[in-house]
Amino acid sequence: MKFIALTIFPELFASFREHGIVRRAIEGDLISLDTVNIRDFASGKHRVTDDRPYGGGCGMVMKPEPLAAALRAARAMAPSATTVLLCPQGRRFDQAMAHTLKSLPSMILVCGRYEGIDDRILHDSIDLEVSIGDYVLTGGELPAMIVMEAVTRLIPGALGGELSADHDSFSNGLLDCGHFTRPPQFEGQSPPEVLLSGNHREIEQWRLESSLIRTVLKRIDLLENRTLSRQEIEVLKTWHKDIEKIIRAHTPPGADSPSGVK
Ligand code: 4HQ
Repeated sequence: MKFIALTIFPELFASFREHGIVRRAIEGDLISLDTVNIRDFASGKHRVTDDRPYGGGCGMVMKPEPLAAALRAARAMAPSATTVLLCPQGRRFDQAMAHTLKSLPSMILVCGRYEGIDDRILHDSIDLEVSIGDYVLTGGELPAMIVMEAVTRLIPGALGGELSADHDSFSNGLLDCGHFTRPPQFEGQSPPEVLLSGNHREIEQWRLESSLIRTVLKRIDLLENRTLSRQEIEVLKTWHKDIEKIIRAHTPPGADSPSGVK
């Protein structure tokens, strides 16, 4: 995957490319990350990249000409690239989109600043608008890094253990299970005994239940939009029965009849 970020702050990408999985993926030639400085394509002594909005009002707009020229330069580096604009009105980025994007040969990530880019660039040159969430940032650089990181770690070989991405939160539509490491006693708490048992079947069962309970308690919306496996249904049914038992034990006789309250 070839990433090209269009930005007026290329330095923001320096430490991103020098650490962790992104760095290893670059060193292993699994990805490349180049930046194109939009300011290099601005004219005049001051190389201005913003201007006042037509119609008046506060804030500035990114000028179209430098951006268009920067885009042409980026396309020359990657002629078949998909051009992505990071913006609040884009489609919400999620793990499924990361999986789709990882198969692209190259992406040009347009990082706007100010109030955003001139709308005419949007219509002519942008293939996909992506938002990382409903909050307001001052530039598309952090969103671009988020998209690049999520996509990079899905590229085969980018993670140390080839399988690790399959166990992450969302990879199967559930939150990840709880994790524990040494020491065996930490501030009076021990890890679940089953994790020390060496029984791999029981450990897998515990991890499934841990994933499910976390998802039920913290992100029930993830379950509502997903088909459940037979195993997962079994776990939920067992909990359901246990909870019903508790409710029954705490319900006075007749309180749950049609004439009872609630
Ligand atoms: N931006 N997800 C760039 C965002 C944003 C988001 C605000 C992007 C301002 C110029 N981008 N403009 N949320 O808030 O992607």
